[in-house]
Amino acid sequence: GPRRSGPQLYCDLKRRTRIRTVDGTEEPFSSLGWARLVPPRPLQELQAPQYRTCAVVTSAGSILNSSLGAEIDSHDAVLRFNSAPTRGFERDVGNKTTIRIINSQIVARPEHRFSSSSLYRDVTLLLWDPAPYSANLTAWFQKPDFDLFSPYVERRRLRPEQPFYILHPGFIWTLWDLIQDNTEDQIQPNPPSSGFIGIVVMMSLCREVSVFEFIPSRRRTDLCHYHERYRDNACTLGAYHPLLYEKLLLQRMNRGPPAELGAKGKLTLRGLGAVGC
Ligand code: NCC
Repeated sequence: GPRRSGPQLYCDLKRRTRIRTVDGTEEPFSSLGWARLVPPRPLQELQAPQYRTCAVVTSAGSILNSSLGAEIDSHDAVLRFNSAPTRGFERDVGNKTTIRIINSQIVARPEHRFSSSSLYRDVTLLLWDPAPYSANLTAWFQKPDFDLFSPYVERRRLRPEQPFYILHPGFIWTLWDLIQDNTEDQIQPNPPSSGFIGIVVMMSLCREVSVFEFIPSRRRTDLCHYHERYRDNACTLGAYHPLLYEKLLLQRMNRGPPAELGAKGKLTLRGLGAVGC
């Protein structure tokens, strides 16, 4: 796609993306009575007025020894990913969690102990699964990447008061289109990472978004996650997800001082509500 400038990218993102969750109005979910199963309030209306400042904390190993915890917790809302813990890592990652984005492996694989772990309680949960591109919801429902639907139904019944949403595959693939349309190379036909999805969600819910260690700081390391020993630089650059392209795109949208990128791995992005075009 053509090389758009930072301001044009903000307009493109604002024009083309609208958070969508599975709301029970489409088949097969409507026949299954999901309109009464999903939370009564749409995700976009959970926080009114909007959050002022939000932090997105990636799980990258490079956040270790950053001492960013206090700065992260000073935001009105904090987004974290999958099974990334805070306990034991507060100095570097903070301890506030407002929203957690989880992929379908978290609810489907027993080692994550989704139903019993405290990581997934007392927060808003956003769940997603890589559906086929031309999202036929019935085909997806019959054959998701990992079975997310039964654990979702079970959790909704057990904890109806917890805000818990499934992101709509159409929303996920809109983001893929946006990355491809703003990238010269042909990117892999796999969905964007939870990181990119989460950043765009927060740009929709907040006036300003600080993203930590999505673009690696000078602490950059091949340590995959700050909470595990596993090393693989594909975690930072991508293999399945078009992660490198996600990063190059968001770096072009940075509104913060370039020095904060190197020192903190911090990107400052404007919320879409604050974008006028
Ligand atoms: O690793 P993961 O992602 O949970 O990380 C969350 C997001 O942080 C950003 N990240 C992470 C590590 C790193 N070194 N650099 C980074 O920039 C990325 O934006 C990433 O999305 C996912 O996106 O859901 C992913 O989930 C894991 C895994 O399923 C979960 O951690 C649960 O165990 C995937 N790994 C595998 O499936 C083996 C990973 O590919 C993507």
